[in-house]
Amino acid sequence: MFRLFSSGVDDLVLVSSPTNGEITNQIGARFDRELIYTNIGEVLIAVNPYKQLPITGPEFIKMYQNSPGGNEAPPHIFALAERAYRRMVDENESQCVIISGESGAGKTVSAKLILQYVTAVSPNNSYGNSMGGGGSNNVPQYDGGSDDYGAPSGRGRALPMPGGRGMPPPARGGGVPNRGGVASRGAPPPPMGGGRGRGPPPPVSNVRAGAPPPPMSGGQAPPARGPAPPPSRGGPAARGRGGAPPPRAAPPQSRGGRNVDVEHIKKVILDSNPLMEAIGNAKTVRNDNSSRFGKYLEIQFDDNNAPVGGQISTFLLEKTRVTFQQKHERNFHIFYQMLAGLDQSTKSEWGLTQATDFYYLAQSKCTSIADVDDAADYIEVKNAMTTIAITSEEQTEIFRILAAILHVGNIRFQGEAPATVIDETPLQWAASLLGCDPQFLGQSLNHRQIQSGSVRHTQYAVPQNPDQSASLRDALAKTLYERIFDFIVTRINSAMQYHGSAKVIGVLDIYGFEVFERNSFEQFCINYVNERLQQIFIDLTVRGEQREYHEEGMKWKDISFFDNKIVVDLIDGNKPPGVMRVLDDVCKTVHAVDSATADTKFMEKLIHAIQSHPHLLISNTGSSANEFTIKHYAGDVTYSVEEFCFKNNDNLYASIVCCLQSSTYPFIASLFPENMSDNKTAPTTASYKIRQSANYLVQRLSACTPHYIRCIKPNDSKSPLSFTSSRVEHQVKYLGLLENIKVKRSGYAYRQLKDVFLNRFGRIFDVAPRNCQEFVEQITRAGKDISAEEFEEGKTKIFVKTPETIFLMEDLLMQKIDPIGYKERVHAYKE
Ligand code: AD9
Ligand code: MG
Repeated sequence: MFRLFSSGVDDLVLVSSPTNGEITNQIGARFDRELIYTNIGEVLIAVNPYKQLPITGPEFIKMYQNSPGGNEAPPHIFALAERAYRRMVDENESQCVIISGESGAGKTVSAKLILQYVTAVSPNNSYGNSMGGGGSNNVPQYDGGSDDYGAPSGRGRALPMPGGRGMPPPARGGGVPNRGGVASRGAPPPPMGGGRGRGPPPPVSNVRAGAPPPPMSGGQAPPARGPAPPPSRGGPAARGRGGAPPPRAAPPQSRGGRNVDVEHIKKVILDSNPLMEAIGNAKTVRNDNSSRFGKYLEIQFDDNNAPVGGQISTFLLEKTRVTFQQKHERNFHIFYQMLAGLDQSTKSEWGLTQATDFYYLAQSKCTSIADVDDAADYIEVKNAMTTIAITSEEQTEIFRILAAILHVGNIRFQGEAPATVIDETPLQWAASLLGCDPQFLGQSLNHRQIQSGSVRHTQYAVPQNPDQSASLRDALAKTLYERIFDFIVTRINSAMQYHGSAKVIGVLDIYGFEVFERNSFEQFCINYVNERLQQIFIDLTVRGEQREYHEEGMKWKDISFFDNKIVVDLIDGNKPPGVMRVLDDVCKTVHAVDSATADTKFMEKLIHAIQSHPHLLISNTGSSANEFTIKHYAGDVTYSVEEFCFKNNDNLYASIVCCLQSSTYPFIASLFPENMSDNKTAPTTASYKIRQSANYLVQRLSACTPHYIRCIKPNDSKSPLSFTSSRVEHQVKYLGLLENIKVKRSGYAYRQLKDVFLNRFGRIFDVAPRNCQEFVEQITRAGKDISAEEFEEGKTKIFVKTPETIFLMEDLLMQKIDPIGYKERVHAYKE
């Protein structure tokens, strides 16, 4: 699309009359010059180039490393990463990077770049030995690139920054200019989890796999009916059956104090990425590598600012993908990697052929992705498993379960209840690979255990028709997959576990806002989490900023913005009940009815409970009878309620669990430690879990100093360097960038408690000023480029308008307290 502009500004705060169209033009003009990064103050806008640009190599890391607060160099994700790392170092505060944007906008790539940067610039030695390492202590060698990303630009690049090395660190909450003032507002960060004795483990990641296995020995036979004859060649059943349990990895060494192998931790942090993507990402129509789970990774740093541990929390894996994908989408990458990478003999031992032979992979008519080499990725994934101490025996167990899932998907049913399987072969294969008796497995699919309400511990086996049996079959596949996913996450966490107090840098990469032709419960949950994230962004960048100006009694005219709290309340509110509350209420009462009836009930209740709401549309007639539309901050999404209740209930079926607990493979049995006859714990719904996860996340993020990356998707065809203005403008609008710019432009770059401010900058003068007025008088005399307009005194704080003024004040301070060092640095910089 033709645009008049030939260039754009580094920082959109400098746009003289910002509108959504103008912001889009500016971003587009830069994008045309392959400048994908633009700032709004300290918020980074990143446009996906859909092309590998040469801007993330080691020379770029060097260029941004130790750059003053990451502020002076051209906008770049490494500048943001540097700012986060530096701030953690200088102020001893936990940081987080919140990455948002719609599906395919570049969040996961951005998250990886942050990790790449932080692992590169941090030392390789833990506490007490700071020599030789990634080099946070090394002086950077600028190689002075010449393009827009390359050249160190602007004054002060080599000059000290507040809180930078060579200067006394500023008091907590201040020191870095040009921030939105969040840190100064916040209390010291509450203890972050992850380390031992620092609060409960996060509720978001299931840790079932880590629980002790149920009392089973490796040689225990399946109940009653003897071993299943393997369907072919007698191979699969042999391994593990009747023999000793496969060796498990030695419990990971606990870390703490000085014994941490930092280089290993870095390797775990980086290697866990391809592994997590293999089991949690998939091709969708929006993105060839779409994250189908949310991930919050916290890296823990010791007093030497070296990464000594970490913790991954995951959110709501889209496990329905295991059994169903829309056309042109794929299942999770790991299945295709396994088929492409496993050696032939194991494949035939496990009855594996090609993807199109397995319904769970074949139904979407898409089994490969352009430019993706599944076989090569398989090797990478295996290596990553080894890095995180998953033994080769355990790796075999994992892949054998994945193979079993594929066979499970081929089981078909027919007849009256109890349904019978059409072809025994897939059932035989599945049973054999799972170490279960095929008859027992078949019975757990065509009968459902129902607990009697009146007589405790009395179970009834209710025969299932073919549809119901298929639904149990899919539940089996999803449960198995979820347990493997959780097992791997638990193992990554064990490999990074650190026992000791630490500050963290958290990186949040969740699935982006999604609108498909047909949207279901998964999109509903994904979009809800995105609404919550948008809330945090608004709270900290627009509302919070304005609130502070009011509290401080400043002259301030409010800038209006769309507050999406109304949408969040519509979804998760209690009083009046939101959509999730209505859904949960219906789910409590519909166990006995079929899925479609339950969904109809839900629609009825929804209409009744939320009769009119500006962000909810229900037509309830004709073809849209089973749909409702939510007007999200990012656009309208129509949800089909089909299977909402079923998916929300997320039942764990007793018959299936009992069957898997009977597995002759101790590994499989250990994945199901629960006691199914114990019905004390009330089942929780999926929407309840996602609300809990979102609350936890908000709480966790609020404890850190946030850094924002707003990712933008430039076109819908995944085309390199192509920019569709209308698509971008839509995102600019809903991301609230205009309001962000307006507040930033009229606001203050820096604020600090009065005494902290005067203690620090008062040292510029021979006679320290006693109050703000005296300070302003003296500083305007000392620095001829500084005007009194730049300062405003609030009730408790002093505010400074522009970052330039802070830079000038810092210069003056350095000249005063370290004149020799200052001269040397200026000299070095000029050269
Ligand atoms: V989703 O919500 O998980 O579906 P993301 O995570 O926002 O989505 P992702 O990072 O996966 O999107 O980016 C999509 C694709 O765009 C990547 O696989 C790359 O092919 C491409 N991409 C994204 N960012 C960059 C970049 N900075 N440079 C080059 C990029 N390619
Ligand atoms: Mg992603």
